[in-house]
Amino acid sequence: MTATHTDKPAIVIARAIFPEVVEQLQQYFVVESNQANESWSGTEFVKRLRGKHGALTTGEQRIDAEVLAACPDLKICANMAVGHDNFDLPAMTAAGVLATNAPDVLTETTADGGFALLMAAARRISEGEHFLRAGKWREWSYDMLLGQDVHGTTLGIVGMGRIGQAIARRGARGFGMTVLYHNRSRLSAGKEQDAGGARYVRLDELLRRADHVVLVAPLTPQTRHLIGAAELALMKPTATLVNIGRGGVVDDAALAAALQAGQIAAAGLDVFEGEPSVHPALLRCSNVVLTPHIASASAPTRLAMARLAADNLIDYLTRGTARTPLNPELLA
Ligand code: 8YV
Repeated sequence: MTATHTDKPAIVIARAIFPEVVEQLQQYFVVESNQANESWSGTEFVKRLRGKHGALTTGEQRIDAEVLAACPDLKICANMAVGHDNFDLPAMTAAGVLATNAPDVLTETTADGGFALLMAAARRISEGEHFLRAGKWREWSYDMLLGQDVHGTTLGIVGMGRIGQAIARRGARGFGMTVLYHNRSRLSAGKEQDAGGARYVRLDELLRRADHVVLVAPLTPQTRHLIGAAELALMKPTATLVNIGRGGVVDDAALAAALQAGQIAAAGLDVFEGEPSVHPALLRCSNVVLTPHIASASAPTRLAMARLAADNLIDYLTRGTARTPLNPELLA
């Protein structure tokens, strides 16, 4: 149903979300929700979006000039994600469409997820479990599944936003790690202190010195393949690489080659180029822990993300305000 059938604004929810959040939205809007969680093609999504005033999107729905031209009634897209590389922000602003994301509510959970991947990769947890389940554990051996230490080592964080800083705190305070970071811009001295005394360094220095590298960078034209063959070659052969930022920041083919060649020891990946497809060469590497984009996936956090996206839709379409706008110039 579209705006022509009722006084209530109309919205579409692109993927299934918590029923209680759908119910909350139904109090304010005529809601079309993909509760069957079908994989709508781009064309199908635009068909559903046409005539709607708002959309609750995940990172999967691309909103660009073409989509916006086809949906002139659209006023807001609320991403249930902190990342927003699916939004063409200048095009949205030009079309007068507010964009919102879901920051803060997922920071600590996502940092936990990143740290879990780091621990699992460095200590070969997945390999150990596969070994055991395959019935290969017959006796104790001094060199069975030897990994690398995490405590007391050097942690390198690429992308020092809120999640990067939360990982730094875990490393420094919980594991006595020395923290190096690289970011578009240097943090204030106070923030560096809060992030476990993190030290700003160039990317090449970070890659050379870190025992464990965690990528939390967004995908932008500048960060695409930020870590490729040349960068992997700088890392220690005992190093671990974790990516919880975005697929495409790492050249997955180059990473698989580095893992196979023993150029680095291990990797932990939650995001992939072209996900949900995963590069077949990565699937063949035993020294990589692979998870299906679940770093933010704790029950309370995913609910908080959905609620924040819903609140942005309600606030904007009922009173013209928004909690976490990405193009706040539209609010003025
Ligand atoms: C989301 C994420 O689950 O917030 C982000 O940027 O990557 C994840 O937390 C995913 O993008 C689906 O919306």
